This record gives sequence, C-alpha cells and structure tokens, in this order.
Amino acid sequence: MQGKIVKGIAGFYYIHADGHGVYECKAKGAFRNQKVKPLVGDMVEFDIIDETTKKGNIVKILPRLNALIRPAVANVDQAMIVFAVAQPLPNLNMLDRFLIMMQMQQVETIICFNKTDVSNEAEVEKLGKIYAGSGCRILFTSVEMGEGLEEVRELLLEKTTVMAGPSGVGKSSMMNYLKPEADMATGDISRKIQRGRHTTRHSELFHLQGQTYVMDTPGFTSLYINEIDAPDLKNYFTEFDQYEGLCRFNGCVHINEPDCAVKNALEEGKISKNRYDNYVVLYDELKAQRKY
Ligand SMILES: Nc1nc2c(ncn2[C@@H]2O[C@H](COP(=O)(O)OP(=O)(O)OP(=O)(O)O)[C@@H](O)[C@H]2O)c(=O)[nH]1
Ligand SMILES: [Mg+2]
Ligand SMILES: [Zn+2]
Repeated sequence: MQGKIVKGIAGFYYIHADGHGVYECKAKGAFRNQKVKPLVGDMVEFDIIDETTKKGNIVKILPRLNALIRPAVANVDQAMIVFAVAQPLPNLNMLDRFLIMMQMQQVETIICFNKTDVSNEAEVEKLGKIYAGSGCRILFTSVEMGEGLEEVRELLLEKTTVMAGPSGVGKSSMMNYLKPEADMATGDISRKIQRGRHTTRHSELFHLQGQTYVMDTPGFTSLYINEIDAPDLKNYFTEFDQYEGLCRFNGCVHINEPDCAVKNALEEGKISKNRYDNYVVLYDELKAQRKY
C-alpha cells in the first residue's frame, strides 16, 4: 500500500491512503537501518498488519521533493509564514530569519500578516512597506473577520503548503477556516506576556481538494541561522540584489565600506531600514560565531 504521512506522534505515523482511510503505522524492520526519519508529508509504502484496526508498518519512504528541518516536514511546494500584526506583536527579526531559512531550503514563501482587526491601517501599511522588497508575496488577513481569506485559498490551490509562524498568530484558526473538519484546537494568547500558548504540538497535513494540501505546524519561539558564512548573508536579502556590483569595493558586505550602493539606497529610503538593521544584527551574529 502507498500513502501519505499526515501526522506523527511518539513513534506512530498516521498514513492516509487514497480511498482506504487512515492507518496507524510504525517504522519497522529494514527501513530503520536507513536512518531516515519519516516526516509529515512523506509518501510511503506500508504493509497492513490488521485491516480492522487499521494498523500497519512503514517499509519504505518514497523519494522526497525536499525535506525541511524547521518545521520538519517533507514534500512542500511553498511556505506560508503567518505572523500577527498584533497580539502578539510581530518580531520582525524572527520573520527575517525565517525568510532566510526558507530561501536556504529553496522554498518559495508567502508572508501572511493576520489579525488586521486588532491593529490599525498605519501599522498594516508599515509592515507592507518593510517587506515590499523581500521578494515574497504579502497578504493581510483577519481570520476573525473573514478578511483576505479568498486570496489565501487561491494561492494554496494545487500546491502543498506548510503554514508556520510563532505561537498564537492564528495558524490553526486559518486551518479551521480552510477545512472546518480539521477541527484544530486553538488557544488564547496569554494576557500577561502577550504570547501564544503553544496549542498545536504536532504538525499535521490536511487535504483540501485535488492536489491542494496544507500543513499546520507548532508555533516556534526562536530560530538560529548558523549555516551561512557572514559574507554570504547579503545574498538572502532580495532588496540588495539590484545594487550588487555597484559598490566601490568588490565583495562589499554593505556595512562599514565607503561608497556603498546599498547604504546609499538605504539613505534614500529605497531599502527598508528595518530590514537593513536586521541584516546588520544577523551579520554580526554570524561573524561572532565563526570566531570560535
Ligand atoms: N483578533 C483576532 N484573533 C484571531 C485571529 N485569528 C486567530 N485569532 C485568535 O488568536 C488565538 C490564537 O490562535 P491559534 O489559531 O490557536 O494560533 P496558532 O498560530 O495556531 O498558535 P499555536 O498552535 O500555539 O502555534 C486564538 O484565540 C484565535 O481565536 C484574527 O484574525 N483576529
Ligand atoms: Mg496552532
Ligand atoms: Zn555595499
């Protein structure tokens, strides 16, 4: 039998086989020697052990299109990174890290700013401006008010999309809108510290229609980017691209060098200061790591 892993909990994998329902499987035998962990989104071959209780064993993982490390899922066509415009306020440094990580994994990314109902137009516009040069499609939604959701649905069509973002931003709420049968638990955000409560604990894949699949994932709290050499970081900031080669120095990293085209563009307001400042923070961080 072949099927798709829709969920994995404590060594059990839930495999959806078209027309046969969901089987609870373990990864056993020969397969284990391969030392590859099955991931949500994997296509697998499995043996049925018991048809009445729907139990089986995974015997093979079929070749992957890709496998992400965070969140740990396989075979995705695109990522939709969800942040709230408020409640909780977006940590843009974390968003930038996430965008870099997705670029490293060569996954196209949509940025979805949710909860527009609890913010104001000026704030929303500001976020749009900061990310205008990021190379990502940017959406503004309110799951609560039903705003911007048709556009989300359209962008998901015929693709497998992983939804990711901090806790409490409304990923599972979005999932429930997209597929009410998903019936994902959603959680309040804590009033005191304005953070999500990590309601979702396991990634789960849902089928919407045709080849349209969406994964809901647990909220993340931190992200470390450490596989990049500091001088290469600039390649992950799409807004710098058009100035590449225009600086006085070859290999300019756009920080302390004189006659830097990127810094000039920044001065002229053509590059977002917020994005640039995060670039410098990340650059320093990467540089410090390499010293040891
Ligand atoms: N005001 C407002 N609240 C929303 C909106 N979308 C979701 N929420 C609320 O935000 C809270 C968190 O929503 P969840 O869907 O659980 O968030 P999540 O991103 O799945 O969080 P984790 O599973 O912890 O990662 C819930 O109380 C939702 O009702 C929105 O558009 N506006
Ligand atoms: Mg959730
Ligand atoms: Zn430069």
